[in-house]
Amino acid sequence: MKRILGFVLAGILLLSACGVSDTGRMDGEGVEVRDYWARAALKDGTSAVYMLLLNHDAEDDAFVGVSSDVASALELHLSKMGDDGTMQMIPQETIALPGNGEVELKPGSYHIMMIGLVKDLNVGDEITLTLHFQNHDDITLTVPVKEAANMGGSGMDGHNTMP
Ligand SMILES: [Cu+2]
Repeated sequence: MKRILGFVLAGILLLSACGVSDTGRMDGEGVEVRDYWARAALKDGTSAVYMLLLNHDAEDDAFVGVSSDVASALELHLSKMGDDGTMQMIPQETIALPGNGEVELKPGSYHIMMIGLVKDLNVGDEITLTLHFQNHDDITLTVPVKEAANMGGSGMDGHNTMP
């Protein structure tokens, strides 16, 4: 039920975006991004961005990269528990986004790594990111900064950032 409501809301958002789109897509098609947030962190450190990506098209797609002026480098990572019991982050060329499927970027799993922050990211701040896809147009997001502790995945993808 919650999901159905989400689609209705997404439809309304898409409708309002139609004025600036010349792709002629129907409502409910394309890639949708939900629940995006960035973890609070300090200037010169690293932080992570999390989100839910939904591909409403039948065709497979891939999330291939991110641009932003908030950090000197942005990478796609996968956090995984290593054989030695420590959390490891493995850079990903792309993150698969199957047709009519979704992929969740979340603490302890896929995430966008922001390396070399140009400023402090305080709770309540907003940053601008542009997502790039293999088969869909770029999506630019205004991402709120939140406290990682609220998510139960505290620091998992940035344990090396604090002194
Ligand atoms: Cu990472």
